Formats: sequence, C-alpha cells, structure tokens
Amino acid sequence: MKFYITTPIYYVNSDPHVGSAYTTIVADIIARYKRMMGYDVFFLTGTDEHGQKILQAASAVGKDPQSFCDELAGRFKNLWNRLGITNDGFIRTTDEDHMKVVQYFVKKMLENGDIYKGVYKGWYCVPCETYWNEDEIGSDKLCPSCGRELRYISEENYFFRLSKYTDVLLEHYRNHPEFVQPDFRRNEMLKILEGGLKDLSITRTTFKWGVPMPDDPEHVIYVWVDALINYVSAIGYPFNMERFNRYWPADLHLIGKEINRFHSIVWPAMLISVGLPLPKVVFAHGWLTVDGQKISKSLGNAIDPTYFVEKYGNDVLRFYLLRDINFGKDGDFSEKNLVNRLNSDLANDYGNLLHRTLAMVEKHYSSILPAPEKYDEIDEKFKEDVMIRVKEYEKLMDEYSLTQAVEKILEILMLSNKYFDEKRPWVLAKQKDYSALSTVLYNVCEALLKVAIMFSPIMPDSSKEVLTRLGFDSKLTKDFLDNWGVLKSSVKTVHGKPLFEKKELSFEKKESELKVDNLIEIDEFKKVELRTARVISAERVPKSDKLLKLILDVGELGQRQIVAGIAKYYEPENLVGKTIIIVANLKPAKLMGVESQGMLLAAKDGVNLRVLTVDGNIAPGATIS
Ligand code: ME8
Repeated sequence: MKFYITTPIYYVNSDPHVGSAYTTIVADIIARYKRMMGYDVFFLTGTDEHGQKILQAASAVGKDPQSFCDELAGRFKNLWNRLGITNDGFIRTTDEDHMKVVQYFVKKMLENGDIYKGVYKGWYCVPCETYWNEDEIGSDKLCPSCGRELRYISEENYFFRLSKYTDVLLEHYRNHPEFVQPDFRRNEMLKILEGGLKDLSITRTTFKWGVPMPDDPEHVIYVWVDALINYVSAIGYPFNMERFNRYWPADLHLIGKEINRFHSIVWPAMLISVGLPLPKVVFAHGWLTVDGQKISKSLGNAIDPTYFVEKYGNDVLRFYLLRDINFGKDGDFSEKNLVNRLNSDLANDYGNLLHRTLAMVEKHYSSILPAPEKYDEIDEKFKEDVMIRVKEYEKLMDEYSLTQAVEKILEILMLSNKYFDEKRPWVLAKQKDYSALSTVLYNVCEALLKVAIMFSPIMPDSSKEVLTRLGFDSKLTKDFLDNWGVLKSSVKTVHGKPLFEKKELSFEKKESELKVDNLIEIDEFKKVELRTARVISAERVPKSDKLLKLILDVGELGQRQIVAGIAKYYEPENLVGKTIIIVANLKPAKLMGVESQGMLLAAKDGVNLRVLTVDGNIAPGATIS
C-alpha cells in the first residue's frame, strides 16, 4: 500500500510564513499518520522559482534570480527542518532534471495536438501569475483573486486546448465525487466546468526566467504549467518509470483554496493530454487570518513560524493548528487561543492526567505498572468508550476530517479524567483495595498509550515522551491502536516532569474593549478581605463525596475552619502545609452540618479544579490587595 502526498510548491518571492507552514504541517501530520498505518509514503514539498514575480523580487534586492532562489529555497528547507517536517522529497523548479521533464511533458502535449500558436490579448495578474478573461473581471481591472492591478498583455503565445477537456473533466467529477474536497470546493469547480473552459495561454515572451519552450526558446513556459509538472517530475517521470509507477497517481494534493482551479481543472486536463492517470484527491483547505487579518507582509503579520516554535514548541503549534482551525474551512490564528488550548487541553487534560496516574503507580507500585486484576461495569464501559473513539479517530483521519479526529482524542482524555475521578484510586489505596486500584491505574495508562499513539502524527515529541514514560518502546503500528491491553504490566514507568508547561500571555486591553457592565469600583473590591492561610489539617466531611474540612492558621486572625467543595480534586493530606487564599470576612455558613468560617479560592475550568496558592514564602494571615 502506497500513499503519495504533496503540498503546493511555494513561491520564493518572500520568506515562508504561518500560511505556508500550515499546509506543510498538515501534510506532515497526514504523512506520519499514513506511515504509522503501514503505508509506503512519499511526501513531497518544494519551491516554485520561475516566472515574472520571482524575477521582480530578485531584481528588487539587486540579486540574480538563481542565487536569490538558492537563498530562499534554503530558508524554506531550514524552516521545514525546524518544524520537524518529514518530507521525502524537496523539488525546486530550477532543478535541471525538473526542467527537462517540463520540456518533455509539453512536447508530448504538442505532439498530441493539444498546443497551438496564437495571439494572447488580455489581462494578467503578476502576483497571482494568473490570466483572467474579460468576463471574469470588473470595469476596475483589478485581480478577482488578490485585488491588485492587472496588466494588459498582447503577445504571440502558445495555447493549451483546455476547452477540449470540459466534458471529460465533468465526467470524471461525476464518476469520482471524492476527487475534489471539501464538497463546497468541488461545487465551485463544477460551476466553472459547467460554464465551459477557455483555452489557456501557456508561454510568455517578455522575459526569460523560465523553462524554454521546446524548439522555440524565444518562449518560456508559463510558470503554472512548469510548477504543476513538479508532482510527476519529482517521483521520476518519465526517466525513472519504476519509481514513478510505485507512487503515481498522487493520493492527495493538499493545497489552499485559491489555487484549486489550477489543481482541479488545469492539471487534470494536462495529465489526460499526456495519458497519465489523475490524482485521487485534491483537497483545498481554507485560509488562515492572523488575529482576524489577512496575512500579508505589508500588514506586518506575515509571522515567522519559528517564533511560535521557540516560544511554545513544535508540538503545541501543530496541535493548535489542527485543533482550532476547523480543517477545510477558513480560520483565525491567534496566539491567545494557542495559549488557551495549551493550558486547558494539553497541560490540564493530558499532562495532569499522566502526572497523577504515574505518581500513583510510583507511590503504590514502585513505578512498576500493575496488571489489572478485576473489572467491574465502570471499568468495562470505560474500555469500550475508549475503543469506540479510537475507531472513530481512524475513520476521521482517513477521510481527512482532521479537526474532528483530534476531538476524539480529547474525548478519550475527558473520559479518562472522569473515570479516574469516579474511581477515586486514592481512596482505593487507602482502603488497600489493590485489585481495584491496579485496574484503574492500568486502564488509565492504556488509555494514555492510545492517546499518545493517536497524537503521535500530530505531536511527535510529546508522544514519544509519554510512550517512554509508559515503558513502551515498540515501533508504532495500527495493531497497537486497534487492540486493548497493549501495555505490558510489570514495565517500569517514569513519573517525570509536567508534560506541558502552562503559559501566560498578558493582554493589554483598553477600558473601552472591556465588557462595561462587568466593571466595579475599587472600593467594591476592597470590601472583600482576602488573606493567606496555612492548612494545618484536612479531612473529608463524613457522608459527603464533595466536601473537605480544613483547619487553617490565619495568623493574627487565629485559627479558622473552612469547608470547601474540593474533595473530588484533592486528597486531604496533600493540602496540609499549603499556603492558600481565603475570603476572611464572609458570614459563617453550615455545609452538611459543619460550620464554615470563610471560603477558599480555587480555579475551575470545567474539567479540573486547583486551589490558589501563593508564589513563595509568606506568613499566614497576610493581607492581599
Ligand atoms: O500558489 N492560509 O505558491 P504560494 C492558509 N507557487 N494557507 C496559506 C495561506 C494562508 N493565509 N497563505 C499561503 C503558489 N498558504 C504556487 C503553487 S503548486 C504547483 C504552485 C498556503 O507560495 C496554501 O497552501 O503562493 C496556499 O495554496 C499556498 O500556501 C500558496 O503558496
């Protein structure tokens, strides 16, 4: 089973940014997933280096185009390295081998009678390297795609008889509904096809930076024709047919929506013209904005992805892109959302669960994973619920519903946290019910193993770390996902540091941006007397599974007794000695018959609850302002 996946080859007129990184990262996630599922994967990316736009960019900085391209292609390669991209090939359209293939391909189209000479009169957008028909543009003569000014050109060109392929393409779309995805992008292409195709000018004579037309070197081949051919030249067409046949047709051309027409109409027509099979799927994903704005150099938000990698790590960036931008649709990239996802999904739901589970394996089993001893209904149900999600994840990954696949992993984490809290292993330990304790700990570890495997294409580094901590070092395969009970009891586990560090991001907000009806005066806040307090003792309130009774040292205010609803999140003895924060001037109240003389402060996010403590040493009873 083979799987050939490609990204667009990126223009080298400027540095890579979050947009180009997005497609490459997503392609890498799919490539890694397919490898894990047992496919012979070829993952191709590269750079698009010919055409008027690149020529202009090079001359703007006073460089000859080839050395300009060499420098920029190097920067793309470095970035992909930094991002842990596992591409098998990197094609540059200025590679001599590629240029030969372009000439071979175009010659074949000529021989098949699909290319003729004529005069092109019409509009051209240099930034998009795209020809536009009169009926596609308005009276303002601006590019329908990027909004910039079009150039009128009139020159003798070679033309590709694209019009001839309207019906055969329509037929292909009908027979292969999966050919263009998502569906709404397929419909856009169908509309264009149903309107009938026009022939396409495929050479230029006003500059030389491109592949010369065979036998007519005054003409250079249109940069899009040159570029699209990369998908076959990179895997050996036509000079290494053994390698070519091993991977062609491509299983997935992953692209952005703005270049769908080239990939879903022009490219298939070119392939039919030379007699090659068509790619199986063209997936045109949506566009990212950054903090709500289009990514552009002039707006200063064409951010170097390295910034995020250095600040948060590769895994977090990859996870965020898949989790928060609904794959296929347009989406907004924001550092604030990235930090929120890191703190809640990764640090809390994933990291904490791993931490508290392995801490208990360490404490009660000297870090040796116990074998599960007895299953009750809750244990069985948990196992089933996890395995249902594993199956759903595979199906969703296979159909490129990547964001929904990530949601399945997060559901397993949610279920595991719930199972852990419900089973209360700390109580089982106290009761010395080791047969039940071993089962909970084993099951949560096995669920965490599944999570780490499912996350491994998305977050390879942290997955590797989790697998190591769970004492698992086999090469990942589908079998380990599909079967329960993969972890060997008796392996040595490692408790380790927190898996993900929480981050904070300070956001300065103008008062006008705050929700005005929420604002209070400082005097109102001052009415609340906050104090530090040291926990002297803690115990469960009898007959309640929610409440703990704490005896606190509040310095000059003496001792206080507080009842707090935190029993599901803390073992009482773990609170003793902590300096926490309480509201000291709250009217006393009775909870389950026990008097509470104040309340403690805690943070809650829907899944977890943590008591607020102070940073460093401070006396009990200290005031807080
Ligand atoms: O079009 N959001 O190259 P290019 C999401 N050389 N994806 C984005 C993006 C954004 N804001 N900005 C860029 C070309 N991309 C041609 C391709 S292929 C034979 C030739 C991604 O450098 C997205 O994949 O303009 C988009 O299609 C691609 O970068 C465009 O890269």
